[in-house]
Amino acid sequence: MSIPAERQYKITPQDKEIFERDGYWISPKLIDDDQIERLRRAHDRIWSGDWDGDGEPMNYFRLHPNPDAIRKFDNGWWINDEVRTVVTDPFIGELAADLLDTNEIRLWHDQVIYKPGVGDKPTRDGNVGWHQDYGYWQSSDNSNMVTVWIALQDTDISNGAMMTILGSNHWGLVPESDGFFNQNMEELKEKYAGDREWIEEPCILKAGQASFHHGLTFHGSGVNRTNEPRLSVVAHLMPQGTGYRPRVQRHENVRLLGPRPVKGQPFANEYFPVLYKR
Ligand SMILES: O=C(O)CCC(=O)C(=O)O
Repeated sequence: MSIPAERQYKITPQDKEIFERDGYWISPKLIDDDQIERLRRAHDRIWSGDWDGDGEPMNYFRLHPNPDAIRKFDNGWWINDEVRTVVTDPFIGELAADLLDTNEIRLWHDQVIYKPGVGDKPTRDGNVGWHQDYGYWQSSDNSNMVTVWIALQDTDISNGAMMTILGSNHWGLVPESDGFFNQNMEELKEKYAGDREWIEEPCILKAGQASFHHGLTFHGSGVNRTNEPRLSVVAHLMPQGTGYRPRVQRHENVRLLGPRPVKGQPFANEYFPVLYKR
C-alpha cells in the first residue's frame, strides 16, 4: 500500500527556522478524514466513561458539573486505542524529532481537550489562560520539549483557537508561568509580558492539521463562540535523554519512574512510549 502524500511530509529548513524563530509551526494536514472521525468518536466514548481495555485512567475522572467548562483528560492513550494510535504516531514523532534536533522522541503525556461551544452566552469559562507548558514540567531536566495540538475540526478564533505569543520561546522560563486555569487573560498578560512585545498569533487550522509549539512558548485560548464543541487531541513530546529533575516541582509523571527516582533518571519506560527513533 502506498503512503498517502500527507504522511510523506518532511520538515524543511524553513519550517525549522519558523519554529525556532516564532516558537511554533503549523503543519500540513497530518491525519485523514477517517481518522479524524474516529478520534471524534473517541472523544464521545471518553466523556461517557467507555474505556478500551481493562485498565483505569491515570486520574480519577468525572465530568465537570459546569457544562461551559473546558474538559481535559490526561493520558487518554491509557484507555483509548484511537488516541494511543495518534499520540504515538511515528510520523508525528519524526516531524517533532526534526524540529527539536534529536534522534528520539517519546511521549511525555497526552491530553484530550473539549472546549464547549457557548454561543454568545456571557461567560469566559472556556478560556485557557496564558501559560508556558514547561511552567508545569520543571521536573523534566530539558525545556526543549514540544506540544502537538491536533485539530479535529476547522479551528479559528470563532471556536476558540489556541493562540501563541510570537517569539516567547526566547524568554526563558518565566516565573509562575502556569496560568492554564486562570481565565483572566488580561491579568496574565500584564503579569507575564513585562517590557516585552506581546504579539498574539492564532493557530488557524483545518481539521487534521496540527500546531507544534515549543515548551517555552506562551499560549492560551479564548471562549468558543460557536454552538459546536472544539475537539482536539494533544501530544506532549520530549527529546532523547530527557531525565528527572528533583525537588523543583511536583508532576504526576515522576511517580511513573517508581518509588525512588534518582536525579537524571530518564523518562524512558513503558509509560513514556517511543514515537520515533532514527
Ligand atoms: O486547547 C487549548 O486551548 C490549550 C491547550 C494547551 O495549553 C496545550 O496544548 O498545551
